[in-house]
Amino acid sequence: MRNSETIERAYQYAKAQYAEMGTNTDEAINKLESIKISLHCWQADDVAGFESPEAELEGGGIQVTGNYPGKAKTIAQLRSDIEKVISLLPGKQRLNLHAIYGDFMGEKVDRDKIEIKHFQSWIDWAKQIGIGLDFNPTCFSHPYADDGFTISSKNELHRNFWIEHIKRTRKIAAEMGKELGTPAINNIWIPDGSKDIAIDRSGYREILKNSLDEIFKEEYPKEYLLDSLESKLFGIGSESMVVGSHEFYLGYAIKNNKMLCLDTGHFHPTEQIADKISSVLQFADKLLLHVSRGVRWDSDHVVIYNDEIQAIAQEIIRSCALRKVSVALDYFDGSINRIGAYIIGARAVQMAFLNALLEPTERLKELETNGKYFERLALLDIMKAKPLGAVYDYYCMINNTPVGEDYICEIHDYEDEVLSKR
Ligand code: RNT
Ligand code: ZN
Repeated sequence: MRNSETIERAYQYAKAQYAEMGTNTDEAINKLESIKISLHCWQADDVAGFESPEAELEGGGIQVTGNYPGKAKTIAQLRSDIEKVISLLPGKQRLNLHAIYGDFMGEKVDRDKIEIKHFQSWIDWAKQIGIGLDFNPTCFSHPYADDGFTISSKNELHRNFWIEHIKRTRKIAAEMGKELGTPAINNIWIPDGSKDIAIDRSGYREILKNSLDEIFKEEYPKEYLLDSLESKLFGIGSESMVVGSHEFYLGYAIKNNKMLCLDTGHFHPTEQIADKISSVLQFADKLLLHVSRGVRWDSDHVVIYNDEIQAIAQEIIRSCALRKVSVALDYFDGSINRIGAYIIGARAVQMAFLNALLEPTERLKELETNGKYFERLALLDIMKAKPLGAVYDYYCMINNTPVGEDYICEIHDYEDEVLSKR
């Protein structure tokens, strides 16, 4: 364990350094405290879910690689993993569930038959540990999605099946929000698209639009449910056309007052989402981010503290948009300790927000307004060498969570005592 006096001393030094630049570290920590990251349940089990003991991620153009031992195979194991993750993170989090993670109690429940009762034990558990829940329909890993189309399908049977599934997820999510006293975001992502050149793009998009209209007919109070739509550029097997493209959902979300979800991996490899945030928020009240890390493609690598995540956090803070943007993790790496994968990603997001909160934004804006661009650039670069780590360490310490690399040991212990016995 690290010496708390050293951490405290380093913090006081950092506080003075940031004060010289015009920012207050205590205030930054207070604001950071209000940011709740939605932890994706699917990192713990490689997107398999609990529909059957052998279930695994199939189709949908997303892929998990790696066979690191210890993945969660039961609901009890997944809850234990999430509790462990939460215990290693400062601040409060939420849990983001997919529909295939229901408590089906050995019963075969198809997607168009899921009900609140299948998620009641999750709601009770969430209440008990004091976290909010978010939700997602699961429109992949199912025979009716094998041909690559769900709610934009020209096959009426398949289309209606998926429409019914998503309607049910909205009802379940609204109940989660109602019982937990915090709105659940129900994020719709569908894999629909085509491997090769598609002709009737317009036709598929019209079907998608009509299906969404049908899905959203039923209204739920905004205090219980927030509907969100996630776009994509391409996936494995949908390289040539994705029906739910960025332009499609941007238009749909703004016209119909829905949340748009921007996933960091869902754009051209050199295109970043940070700059989209202040644009979308001129026209939409709320935005969901799926924070991931693409390596050469939408590979869903573990999020790390890189330029992209820093730019995202800066854009949110500089636009004073903390209350409008929800942040969820979305990656799946089965090649390393999965608990460790959560902590690296969640802490990277927290550090990025802390970094952004410690920026002398007003000063920078003023320099910019006055055309002082050399000074703006200089300050930005000077800020990069400020002792951010000392402030983050202190934040971890006052939250009774491991400081610095201490979480690695704790994850090793959990691996020895729990994961290796699965
Ligand atoms: C897929 C999307 C989607 C999924 C989850 C599992 O490309 O990013 O959000 O990752 O629904
Ligand atoms: Zn995503």
